[in-house]
Amino acid sequence: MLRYVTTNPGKVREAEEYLDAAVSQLDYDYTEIQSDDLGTIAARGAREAYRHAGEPALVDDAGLFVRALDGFPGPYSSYAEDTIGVERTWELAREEDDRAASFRCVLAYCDGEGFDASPDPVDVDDRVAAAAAGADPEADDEREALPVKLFEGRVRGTLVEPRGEGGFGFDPIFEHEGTTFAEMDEAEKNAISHRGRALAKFAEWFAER
Ligand code: ITT
Ligand code: NA
Repeated sequence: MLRYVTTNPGKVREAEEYLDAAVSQLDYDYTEIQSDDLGTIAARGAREAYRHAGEPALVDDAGLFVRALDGFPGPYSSYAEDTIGVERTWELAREEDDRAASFRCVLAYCDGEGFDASPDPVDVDDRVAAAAAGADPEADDEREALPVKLFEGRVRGTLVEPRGEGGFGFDPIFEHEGTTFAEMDEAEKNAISHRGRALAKFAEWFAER
């Protein structure tokens, strides 16, 4: 069984809407390393979750990147939401002429197997194989680093005064083509969202696996 590793029920609802019965939540709070790269954070998390669960693990690391704030809060979005909150994040953006932002999501998949299609994997150096599979090249335990496959999705939008009751997190202040993400239902949001795009890439790849 594929485990969608997150403590966030909003992410689970969207993944279930997309992947249907193929996935179940693992409510496991993996160590989020400090990095300005979502992929690095997600890859570490996927290895840790796989080691913890012993089942194929899909980790979702996401954030809101505000252009005028040089990408803040980005990988620190969860912290920003818990501290200053959504309303004050909007107030920061309101001060700016440029209110462009993007949501980004990286899904990291680890099932303990490699992804190299080489006919003789024994000949492939661990490090090269891991790098080819998108593993974190800075892993401390490099020789033991399990391969991780990454899928990314992004969506552009504009920050606005909060509107709408749906979704979660920063959805009420993120407007895409005139509608905030909190004004959309799950299917509408998934059709265009960062998570939906990453899930689409993952689902296509996973179906072949
Ligand atoms: P897990 O780490 O357990 O998955 P989390 O909510 O802490 O849960 P992240 O570390 O990826 O997840 O933090 C993502 C932050 O960005 C969090 O504050 C979310 O509310 C926000 N975020 C991510 N995707 C979002 C989306 O689709 N809509 C609104 N906010 C989103
Ligand atoms: Na988190």
